[in-house]
Amino acid sequence: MSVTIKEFSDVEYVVPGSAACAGCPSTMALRIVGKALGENAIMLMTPSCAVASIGLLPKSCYSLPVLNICFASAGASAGGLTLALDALLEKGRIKGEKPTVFNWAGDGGTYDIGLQGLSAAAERNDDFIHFCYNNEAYSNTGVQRSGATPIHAMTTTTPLGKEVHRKNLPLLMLEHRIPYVATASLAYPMDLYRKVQKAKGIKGFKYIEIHAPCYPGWKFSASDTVKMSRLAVKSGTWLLWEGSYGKVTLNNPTSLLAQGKLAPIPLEEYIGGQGRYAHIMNSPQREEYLSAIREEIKRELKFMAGRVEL
Ligand SMILES: Cc1ncc(C[n+]2csc(CCOP(=O)(O)OP(=O)(O)O)c2C)c(N)n1
Ligand code: SF4
Ligand SMILES: [Mg+2]
Repeated sequence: MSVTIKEFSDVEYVVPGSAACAGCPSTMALRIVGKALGENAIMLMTPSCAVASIGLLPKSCYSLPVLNICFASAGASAGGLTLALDALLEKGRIKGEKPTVFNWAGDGGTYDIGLQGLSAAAERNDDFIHFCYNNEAYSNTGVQRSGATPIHAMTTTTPLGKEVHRKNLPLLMLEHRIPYVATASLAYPMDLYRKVQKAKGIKGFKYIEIHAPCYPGWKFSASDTVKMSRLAVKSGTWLLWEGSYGKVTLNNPTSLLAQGKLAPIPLEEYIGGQGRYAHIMNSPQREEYLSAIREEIKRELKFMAGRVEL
């Protein structure tokens, strides 16, 4: 069933006072996620911009119960919390519906530092949702490269551009044969909302990754966060799909791109608007760089379309 934006709840779980940059993609995404999950939820956060934005105790910009946990422990902490809630419910020490336990973590906390514990929790099929807001760098500490940083992107630890490809972590999570995996984008809020509600209704381990263009890190205009999210999807750089127990479905517009029914927008429109690629856009080898990235986009789309057929 499709959801319209008018059906989103009026209740806000990110309230005024957030110290995030104006137009922060993590904050925008968390507002939608909160509306989809509702108030019966507990959020765990690994060190990130989302944590740094909370404010000073006793104030908080999040109106849900929040646990700040250490970087490597998202899988173990959320797994422990969900089991504790099961035990309390079984003993009758708490009543009613079990709260949705979810992690809110960045790509650094997900792709790199927290991956071992996350993989273990997925393999155990622990009952929680792991959200990764992927801004393709360690933004909070000065934009260092992560395993999610795309090739050629400039960060403070890759001043000449990253030399290797990013991981396909959503696909790695899918291969844990968990009940639900999805990718999402801020430019498609109804799709994100639907995926979060779907995950909420499923028992077991759920993984949702939200593409989160970060304007200070990627060097584009603050008002273009959603535009950049849309260009990422329309250029085929960020693919929208969902999967369950290894079976994948592509969502639109990614599905149309994969079937050749929709042409991708020129890559320059996406990459050219980001200062982190200025060195390749201004390079004498610009066309070689761009055609290599286009080939990689085609390869990834073909690969995911083939994965759908399996
Ligand atoms: C074990 C450990 N190492 C390093 C840090 C410092 N640190 C805090 S936030 C952060 C960056 C996190 O990156 P990411 O998870 O992508 O979130 P983002 O900052 O992009 O929101 C780092 C390295 C820490 N808090 N703990
Ligand atoms: S640096 Fe990026 S992710 Fe961090 S608060 Fe600012 S916009 Fe958000
Ligand atoms: Mg990050």
